[in-house]
Amino acid sequence: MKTILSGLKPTGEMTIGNYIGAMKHWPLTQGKGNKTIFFVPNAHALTARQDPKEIRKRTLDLAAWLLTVGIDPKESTILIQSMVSAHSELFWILDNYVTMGELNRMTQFKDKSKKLGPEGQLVGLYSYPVLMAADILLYDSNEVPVGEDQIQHVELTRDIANRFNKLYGDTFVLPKATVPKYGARIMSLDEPSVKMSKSDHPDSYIALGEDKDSVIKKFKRAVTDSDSVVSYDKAAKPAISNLIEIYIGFTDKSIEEVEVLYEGKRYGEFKQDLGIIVSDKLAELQHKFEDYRADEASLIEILEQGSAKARQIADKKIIEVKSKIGLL
Ligand code: AQP
Repeated sequence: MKTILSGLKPTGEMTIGNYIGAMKHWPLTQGKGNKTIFFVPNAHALTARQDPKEIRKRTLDLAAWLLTVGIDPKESTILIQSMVSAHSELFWILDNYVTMGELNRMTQFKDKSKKLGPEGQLVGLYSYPVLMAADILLYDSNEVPVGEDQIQHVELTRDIANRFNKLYGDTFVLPKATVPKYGARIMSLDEPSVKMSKSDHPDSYIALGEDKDSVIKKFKRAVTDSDSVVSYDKAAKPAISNLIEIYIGFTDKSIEEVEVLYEGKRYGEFKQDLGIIVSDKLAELQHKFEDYRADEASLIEILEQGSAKARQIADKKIIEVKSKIGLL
């Protein structure tokens, strides 16, 4: 039996990047004898200033998105990070098993601290990969299905776990990141050299809650490459290749099928079709989302039950860790 764990940080509206790179794959891991755990790492959102009302709302939004994409609370444990205090407890312990040199190498920190200015230099932003390590290691996770940007953090988690195991004997399972073949790094619509991020400016991304007109307009305006052939070549044609990855992320067609479909056609036609495909799928998802989100009491009950189940696993692991390092 494998334990599979992943999460979504409530720092903004979910984007199609989060969907294609991560969320849409998660329901497929359910059943098959796997133990599946999905969570909202809301404490991670504190690495940038948040409006308290907004972070609460977004946390519940993300829980509703998890249900919307097909995470079934009967099959999976759905939890909120702040409802399981063992995450913060293990974080502090693990902070002492990682070096500043290792954290200095984290590319997410380098990118984000540049973007966010002086407040981006908060210690939390620097050490959040260690909290992520705690999130993963508490549950003996074997696999962490993520987008490409998170691979480095899962690798750091392995290093920390390995170091701890060598010192104190087998304690943590060594996790591995799993990423989709295509769509693991969806790029910004107006700057194809930069990853699409929900905390970036709105023209750069498409949110899962966005309406049809806006989606179609954004794809129309999306940057393209200098020629006009709809073909996939990430190095030579990063902009159209990114749009093709979005297309296949929403249709499950292969690259070859898309190239054949648009042979002899221009970017304009491709972008128009893409806008319709994406907005139709989003409308379907939004409809489900609204149903789940409207019943806040049931949503909170699912989260309380999931978090209570998670606490049983996480508390056991914390007791084991504390006893191994001599903390009463
Ligand atoms: N552009 C992307 N392409 C593919 N996958 C992506 N993911 C994020 N952006 C892309 C994957 O989505 C999952 C949830 O990510 P997260 O919200 O927890 O944190 P993040 O990776 O920091 O995502 P953002 O959108 O870039 O958030 P902000 O702007 O707050 O930093 C992860 O598996 C992630 O890899």
